Amino acid sequence: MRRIRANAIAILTVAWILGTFYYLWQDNKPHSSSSASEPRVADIRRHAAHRDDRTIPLIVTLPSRGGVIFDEKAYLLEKQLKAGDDPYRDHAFNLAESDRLGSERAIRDTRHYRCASVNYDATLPPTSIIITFNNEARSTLLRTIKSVLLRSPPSLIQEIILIDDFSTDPEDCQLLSQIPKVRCLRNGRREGLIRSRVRGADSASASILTFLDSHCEVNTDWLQPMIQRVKEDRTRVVSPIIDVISLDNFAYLAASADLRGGFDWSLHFKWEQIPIEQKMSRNDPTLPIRTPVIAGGIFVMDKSWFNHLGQYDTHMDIWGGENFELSFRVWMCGGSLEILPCSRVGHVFRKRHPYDFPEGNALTYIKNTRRAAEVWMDEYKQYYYSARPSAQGKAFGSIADRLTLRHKLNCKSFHWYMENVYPELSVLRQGGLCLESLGSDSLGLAECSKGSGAMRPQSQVSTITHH
Ligand code: LR7
Ligand code: MN
Repeated sequence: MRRIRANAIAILTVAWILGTFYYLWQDNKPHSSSSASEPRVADIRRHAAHRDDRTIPLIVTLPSRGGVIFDEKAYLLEKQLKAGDDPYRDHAFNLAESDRLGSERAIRDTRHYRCASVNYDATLPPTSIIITFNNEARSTLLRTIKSVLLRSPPSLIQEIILIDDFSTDPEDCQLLSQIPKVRCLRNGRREGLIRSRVRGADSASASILTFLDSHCEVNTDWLQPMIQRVKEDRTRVVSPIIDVISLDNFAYLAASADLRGGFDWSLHFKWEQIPIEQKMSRNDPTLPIRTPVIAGGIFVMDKSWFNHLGQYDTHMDIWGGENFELSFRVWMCGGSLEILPCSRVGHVFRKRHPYDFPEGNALTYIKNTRRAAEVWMDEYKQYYYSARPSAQGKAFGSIADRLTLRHKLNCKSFHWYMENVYPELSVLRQGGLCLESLGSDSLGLAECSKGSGAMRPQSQVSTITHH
């Protein structure tokens, strides 16, 4: 009996050792399915997939491109913070902490556990990643790129297009083009993020566009859910849940999974709770969340649909407002916007802009949001002007082209958008009456329609927000 047990233990031990060797051998074998042009990136990915992302940092050097090896240590070291410098000065986040993390790190998989068993098509179309930046810190920019290369199936990444929006040092961008799949376009003058993204989109070779800010870290399987939704219906414009990367210590924090994008009449973006009825009927946490607007920086959109809908309003400058313009246009002209809870991307949220606005921050925001309001908001634009009186009389350029576009696309009215997409956005109320749209082009006091706002003092223009 004792001998049988000893034999069994010996056999099990040998089997375990052989099994371990076989596993290691399998792991090192070249992957037959990866194409000749990208075996090394594929290998990085395959190795990354075997690690437990939650505990072990992913330290992988990027493969060379055409014999040139990207020297990431040198790239990062050259721009590191000097002793005594204020770590927040140049980027409005703690640069010392970002530099300390280096080019890659493990982050927690923040998705709902049920996301791991959602299935996607075996073949999905590849995407061009578009990242515009102005004087981004090298460590955050490189981490953005490497997280994309390490946490996406290589076959889905056609290319990463960087648009250097006239940063002080052209090498910030140029050196990164030594990384496989990375291309760098440099603007000859400061254009702002809107025109920069259009430039990136125009040069993209994939049929699907993916926009990212320059200080993101994408999370496990972030891309498949978004490409799947867009592949099924090109009129969907989809975004991930945007997790928070702390601007102080760079901790990666999970964002709430039941928020959507909203705004108030001053065209100020805010996250808000999805309406209670929708929340109660959500029995599958992996399903998309309809959203009235997107935050703007991180989304996936079919390229032909992006072009068909008129890309962006390229008369908007630097930063701001383009997310409303795009969101109204998508909804009103036949598309939809959604947040996909099984896709997570971290973003460093900041409290101020680290770059300058040649025309001033306030005037630029007014110009951009005024253009969005004048083109898309019909009679409701008066709420925008009441909420932002300083916008009146400020220059916003010609909107003739955008009005022509709206006409040509045969888009629906803002009243339709209010009723069908964002009924929770309240309008002014007086007693039992609401100031509401009375048909085509007029506003007046009428019995409040379903979904119009809670009682508010008449002078106060406000929205219902739940934080
Ligand atoms: O002149 C500029 N040129 C640029 O290339 C100014 C900015 N940029 C780049 C910049 O380097 C960054 O990569 O544009 C990107 C966005 O600028 P940020 O990061 O300074 O601003 P933000 O994070 O507040 O931007 C949010 O709102 C913007 C409104 O115009 C854009 O839509 C951003 O893409 C958007 N970011 C996100 O949605 C990420 C989630 C944040 C939220 C909410
Ligand atoms: Mn940002």
